Amino acid sequence: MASRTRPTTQSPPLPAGLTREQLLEIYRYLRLTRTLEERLTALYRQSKVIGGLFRSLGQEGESVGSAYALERGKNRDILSPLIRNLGSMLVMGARPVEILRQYMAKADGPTRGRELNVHFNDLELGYLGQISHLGDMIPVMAGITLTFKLRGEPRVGLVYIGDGGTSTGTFHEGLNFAAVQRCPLVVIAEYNRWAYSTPPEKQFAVKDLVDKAKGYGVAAATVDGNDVLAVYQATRLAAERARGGAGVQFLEVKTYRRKGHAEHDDQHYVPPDELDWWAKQNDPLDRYVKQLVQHDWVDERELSDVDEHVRVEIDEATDACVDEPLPQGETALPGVYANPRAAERLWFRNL
Ligand SMILES: Cc1ncc(C[n+]2csc(CCOP(=O)(O)OP(=O)(O)O)c2C)c(N)n1
Repeated sequence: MASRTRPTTQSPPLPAGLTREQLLEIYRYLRLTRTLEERLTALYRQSKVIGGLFRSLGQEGESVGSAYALERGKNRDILSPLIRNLGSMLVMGARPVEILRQYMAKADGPTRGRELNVHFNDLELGYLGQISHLGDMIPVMAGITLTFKLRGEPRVGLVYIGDGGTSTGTFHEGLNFAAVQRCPLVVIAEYNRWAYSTPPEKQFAVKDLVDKAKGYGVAAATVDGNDVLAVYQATRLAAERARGGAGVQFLEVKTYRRKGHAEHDDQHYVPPDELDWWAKQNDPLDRYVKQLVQHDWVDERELSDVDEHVRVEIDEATDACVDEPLPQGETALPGVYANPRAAERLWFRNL
């Protein structure tokens, strides 16, 4: 009997247990994050953004890859982002128009102009608004994940912390408490080499952030933060372990902050060749595109389709809200204080 010939066009094996659609979806979130931040930069330069603009340029891979590893949806996992984790919020379901409204402090924004940038939550979608004080979200997430454990719910929490943030007392207290209580918590520690203008060698005496976690008896691993699939896989494993009762999982992501602390910061303290190297040799989007195309997981045309869809989505979201009003002064107190007196009209308005 003639042996059957194998089909000549075989699909290449896909990585990390992901489907082609999921690989493309991850690309879409990466592109969405970058394009949305580029639009925010343009709006900032037109003085339409109120307050600071915090970019995650070069760090999109770790935010998107880690959040994508969570169980998403109502009453599922909870994520606690920082200013540089816009990508993780988009993965959880935040909409670009909400981010734009919030950054421009619009009356119809998520916090109705009372808070700025990414400081807002959506508990149904599963993300928190951060407390500004560095480190404080670690004990908050220890508490939230302790309730998951006490109620026997199969949920995990994920909290981000910057390299500078690991120098705070609350980071250490919170991590110790979560470790002792064996909370189902994944900690993503971002070694992005700058905290404002402070480099790691002036921030801590250990070499790597995982060394800090070991002191608390917490399982710790390091991953290349600019390899989105590696971050996805490492976080997935960490989340499975935490969900299975293995306690706190600490993941150090090695990455690089390619913009200043915020848009006003000219980065005069950063060696220019360092910035150049990370932009040219280690950009998370470029690296992911290369992987996708070289392995034949997707076509280049599919990627340019995503780029175009994202461009249109961000244009439409901007058009929908850029001319919306700011909140009226009289609305400042309700929703912040219980039964507030109406704010008095400022005397000079009557002149
Ligand atoms: C307790 C506390 N101290 C100082 C600040 C001011 N501050 C805001 S962000 C920041 C630097 C944060 O660096 P890092 O944690 O490494 O995060 P990155 O900005 O690199 O993402 C500082 C000092 C703060 N928010 N909270």
